[in-house]
Amino acid sequence: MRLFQRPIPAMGIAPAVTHAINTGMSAADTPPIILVLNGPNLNMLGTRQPEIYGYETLADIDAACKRHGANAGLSVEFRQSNHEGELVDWIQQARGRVAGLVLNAGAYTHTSVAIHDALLAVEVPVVEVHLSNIHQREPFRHHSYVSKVAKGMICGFGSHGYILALDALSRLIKAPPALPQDIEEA
Ligand code: DHK
Repeated sequence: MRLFQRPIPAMGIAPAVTHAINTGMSAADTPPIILVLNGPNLNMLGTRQPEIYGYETLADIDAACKRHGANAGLSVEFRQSNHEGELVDWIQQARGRVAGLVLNAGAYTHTSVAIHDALLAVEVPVVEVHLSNIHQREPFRHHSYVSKVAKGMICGFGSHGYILALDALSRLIKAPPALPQDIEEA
């Protein structure tokens, strides 16, 4: 049963609690959903410049994320698109539905104001991931529109970055950092 007609905003409330209220289920019996989104060309992992992106396929990373998520009590949804608008649609649909977002926006990381704006609009904690260390690569990869709105960014650890991102979100969801006004002066 739904407690509210409209999704409540996530600000100041643990995402797992918001998710539980919005879905009408108790936080105890629904694993929080983590949406893992992948942008353009990541469907070619395994064959695309393996010296940079590794030999694992996106299906391998999907399976590893779902396995790791299940062990951590998270339900992982894993998607990829080569289309900016489709990624924006998926980000918008995450509002009030998912507890966290792992995003490797591929080349859109460096170009997409639309993805930046969608991330701002949904108020879902985001961890940005890149397989490669973008700061050791061409200058055009050094700027990220995602970093500006992400909780944090992981790059340079290959596919393990996705696992690190799930762990970071899991910790955030289960024990959100105290708000500054909750911390008493000593
Ligand atoms: C993936 C891409 O497709 C590039 O466009 C980014 C990122 C880096 C990665 O390392 O995962 O520049």
